[in-house]
Amino acid sequence: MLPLSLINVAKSKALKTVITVIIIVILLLIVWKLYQKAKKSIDEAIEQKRNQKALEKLNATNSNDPGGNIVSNAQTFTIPEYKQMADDLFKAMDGLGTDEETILKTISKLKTKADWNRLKQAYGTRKIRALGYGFNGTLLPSLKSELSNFGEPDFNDYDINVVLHLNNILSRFGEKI
Ligand SMILES: [Ca+2]
Repeated sequence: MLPLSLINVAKSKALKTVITVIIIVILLLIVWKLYQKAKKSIDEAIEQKRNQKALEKLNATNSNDPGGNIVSNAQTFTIPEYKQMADDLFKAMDGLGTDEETILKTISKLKTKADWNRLKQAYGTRKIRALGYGFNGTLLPSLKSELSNFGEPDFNDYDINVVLHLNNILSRFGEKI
């Protein structure tokens, strides 16, 4: 049998080992947390730098365009604004007749192809009603349908001008009615 003092020494040695292990584990956790925190701020800084570069590139593209048009593919409106424009266009087409002025005014606001795509997306598919007539479709075919008296016997000069003006704007986005 071991003397009592030896048992105590062994016990205290085991205790010391346990405490040392616990301290090492705690230190490792602290180092890990610090590493994660540092990594996060480095990632954020990289992301910020990347966004800044993208913005600079966009501004450079815009200012390089001799026509003054924004040729980049950035969205220049908010989602609610696209929805408002889609609603305005729908109201301009729904029912008897067509509010050509609102159509031109609304489409003229668009600056980029992304704007046009977002507007089409916001419009989705809607049903335009008129007496004994209904047109269910996406934005471009709906505009075409509303202004379809162009080229027909009952067309008037105003409609021709509207269509020409509209196609002039849409040509910037590679489309026409
Ligand atoms: Ca109509």
